[in-house]
Amino acid sequence: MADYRKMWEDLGMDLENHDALCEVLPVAFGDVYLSQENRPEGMAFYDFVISEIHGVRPSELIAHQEQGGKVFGTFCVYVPDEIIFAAGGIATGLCGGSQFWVPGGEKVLPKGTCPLIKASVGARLDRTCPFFRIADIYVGETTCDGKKKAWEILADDVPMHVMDLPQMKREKDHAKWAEEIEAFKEVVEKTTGNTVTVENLNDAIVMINNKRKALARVYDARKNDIIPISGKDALLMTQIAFYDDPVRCAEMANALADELEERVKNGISVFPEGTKRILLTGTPMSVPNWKIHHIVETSGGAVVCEEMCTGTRYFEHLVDENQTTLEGQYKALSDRYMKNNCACFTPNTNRIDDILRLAEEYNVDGVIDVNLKFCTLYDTEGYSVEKTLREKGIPVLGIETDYTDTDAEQLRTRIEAFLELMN
Ligand code: BJ8
Repeated sequence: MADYRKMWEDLGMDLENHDALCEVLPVAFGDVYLSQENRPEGMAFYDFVISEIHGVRPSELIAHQEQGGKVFGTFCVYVPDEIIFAAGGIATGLCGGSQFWVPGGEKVLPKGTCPLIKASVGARLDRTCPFFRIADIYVGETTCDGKKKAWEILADDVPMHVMDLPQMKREKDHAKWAEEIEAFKEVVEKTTGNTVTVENLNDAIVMINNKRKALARVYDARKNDIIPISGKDALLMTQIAFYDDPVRCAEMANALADELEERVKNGISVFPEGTKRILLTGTPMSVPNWKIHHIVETSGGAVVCEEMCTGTRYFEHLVDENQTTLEGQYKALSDRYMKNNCACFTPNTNRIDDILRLAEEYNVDGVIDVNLKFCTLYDTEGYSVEKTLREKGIPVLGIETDYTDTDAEQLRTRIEAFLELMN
């Protein structure tokens, strides 16, 4: 990695602790990723981004700030990046995916909080992640209780705006989310000093739609009998999409999709014939949470799709590009974002329909419903997910886990047994 120490120092980071993180990440990445064979050449870009994860993109964000630009840190796929980019800002995902940050979160949060929230709070308060230091403002949302309370703690340390997400999907809820998007626009305008217009918002809508289409192409390639990319590699692409520049993200994903389509034509699969095809559903997997993919794919299975926010929920559905007024655009944004099916909504039967649809589209042999420990929403919804899948005769395994490796061997035993059952 190039030398970014001066940049980290200027960001007020705890360099000693951060050094410890910098030591473990390349080892974990080498074990999980570089040990794979026959990877698509297009993955070289994503490998590079990971090798410079706390350097290359943070430097770009700082360069943007030096020119007067603002950076918005986000934690949820309901936050409309389009508004931020329309006003000349940059949105960057901030969800923490490493156990390294969890103890820092536990200093201020109950231990029985989900690891994603604990890691996110820990990364900020312990000053060991440049992205958390760079963001000028954080954008939270009223999804789960743990997040709502975490925003209050973070707000003592960093400017915070919380978007009030409805928890049902009636017409009035769509209208309410459109209003909330408009209110967010005011905050974004105040923060950036720039005005959101029909034109710049339309440009941003097209740009983010293009990114969604590119990611979808990579996922489409995974629907084939020939599996041209491992689940781990596809997950890495999606994880990086949360904080990369959206135009470059689309370019890189399109290049990767070209290569995958070519591989399918030429019969090049990364797994032997007969490998069991698995759909993962559940809570998001933020960098560097590669645990379940790694276990599945070193136990004789292949992950071919993720019904997760780090998966299909991130890119499915486009925003209507034909609106000619800001009101029409807020409504179009609201309609698209409300098509996401997070377990914080009730009822959330559309998510179960999505899982059944994806199981068919990706021709899966089984589903693993994997949820982060202490996520009551997804854990509770797991009951209906698993019940419906069983009724449809689709093998399903429910897993609850965290960011530690303490349960890895036990999970491997369960996943191996699950894959065996399908033979
Ligand atoms: S749209 S899944 S990104 S809220 S895992 S923090 S729900 S206790 S991350 Fe999420 Fe938006 Fe929903 Fe997606 Fe809470 Fe559950 Fe933790 Fe979660």
